[in-house]
Amino acid sequence: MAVMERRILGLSALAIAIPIATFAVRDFVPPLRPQPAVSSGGTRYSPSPVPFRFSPLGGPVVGLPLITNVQIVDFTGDGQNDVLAADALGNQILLLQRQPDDSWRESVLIPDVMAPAHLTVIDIDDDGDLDILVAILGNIMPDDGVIGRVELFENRDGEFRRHVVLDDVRRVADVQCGDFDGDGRIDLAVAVFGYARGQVLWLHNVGGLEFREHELLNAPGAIHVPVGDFDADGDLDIVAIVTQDEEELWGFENQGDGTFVAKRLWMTLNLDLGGAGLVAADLDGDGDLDLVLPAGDNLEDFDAYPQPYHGCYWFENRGNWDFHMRRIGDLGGTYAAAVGDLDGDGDQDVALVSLTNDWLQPGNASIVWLENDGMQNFTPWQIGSRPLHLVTVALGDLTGDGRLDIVAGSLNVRRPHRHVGRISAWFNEGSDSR
Ligand SMILES: [Ca+2]
Ligand SMILES: [Ca+2]
Ligand SMILES: [Ca+2]
Ligand SMILES: [Ca+2]
Repeated sequence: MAVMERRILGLSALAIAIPIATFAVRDFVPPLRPQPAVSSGGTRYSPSPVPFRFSPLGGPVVGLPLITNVQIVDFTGDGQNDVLAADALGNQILLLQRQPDDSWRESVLIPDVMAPAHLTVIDIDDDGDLDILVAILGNIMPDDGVIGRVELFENRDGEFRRHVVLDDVRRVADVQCGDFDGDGRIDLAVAVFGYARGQVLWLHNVGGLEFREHELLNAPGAIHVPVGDFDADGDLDIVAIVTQDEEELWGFENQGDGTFVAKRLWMTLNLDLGGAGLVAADLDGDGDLDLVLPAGDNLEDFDAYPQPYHGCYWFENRGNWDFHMRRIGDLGGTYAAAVGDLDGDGDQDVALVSLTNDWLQPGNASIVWLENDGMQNFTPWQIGSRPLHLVTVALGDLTGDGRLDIVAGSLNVRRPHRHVGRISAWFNEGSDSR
């Protein structure tokens, strides 16, 4: 998930008052196609040819839920996928398990985490059970205080023991894992989003669940830090989307021993782009890791409207840290993306969710998918128009039928407060089964 707001700059305020003039000067990212014929600029599409059945998951909607992250993983190890969610209203981590009658039972896995932003599930101590790393903002609202943390919850027979892995930092938006220096211990990559100040860090695991901190970049606004071998040389690298003062994509090339060379891979002069996350996936199936960027975070605007440059950007890995950008999807207020083969035809498709797609216009899409024709030409299809305010999405098979289902979470931080959601699922009822 991304962090809620950028700095409220003079230019952003101007953009609210005179969006057309501002756009003409500042937009350097060409739109994919002319905007749909909705005066507000909201986006909607034809119904998905793959049928999806909507269902809320877990507990009821009470108040205005703030779900910041959802993941689909077999956490309990019974061969059936569960859902994990970060709840910044209850300040807790939730586990949702499918029951024999197909209902979903929700329980609090971990209480007392202050504004969790992101979860990472991994067996970090290699003892055969899954542990949880939590990126902790401390406050989802603008705050430059040293209130961020990374906490590790070590699984001890189903009880979780808390270890503070990193504190004395500003708001933390993401933590990811990899053995960067090849010593057999799992290290961490950390996005310290901050506010006016922030960082990208890596934390060296020195044993005994102790970590030593190294800075990779000093800039505010890092949202996600995916880990992968992006240059295919056998070691794990780190990439980061940085979207506060700038809108930039960074790579940190591992030299093989845990020393990194920083590279700015891409930037745009459109400082309102609103990069909202970053997903590493081999979208074109050619064996290397590409990057997918959902863009449309405009929470800094008091009255947020969809913009023609919102949507989904694909960075095709062409080797040697050359990433070729192409806009592949148009969705106002796009906040998160997930990659998977939703129609079971063997190629990778993309699911997108929206935080602000002009909700005053009923029927605007809150969730869509981009169908890949196998040649990376993408056709958008609408899955649903409610609930509104979706900021996180995950794909996985929830029912064991081999089809990819979808889970998303709602962050109800602004009006309109109707069609209020919490944790939602769309069950894939397509006829194609792999
Ligand atoms: Ca473990
Ligand atoms: Ca590498
Ligand atoms: Ca690729
Ligand atoms: Ca497909």
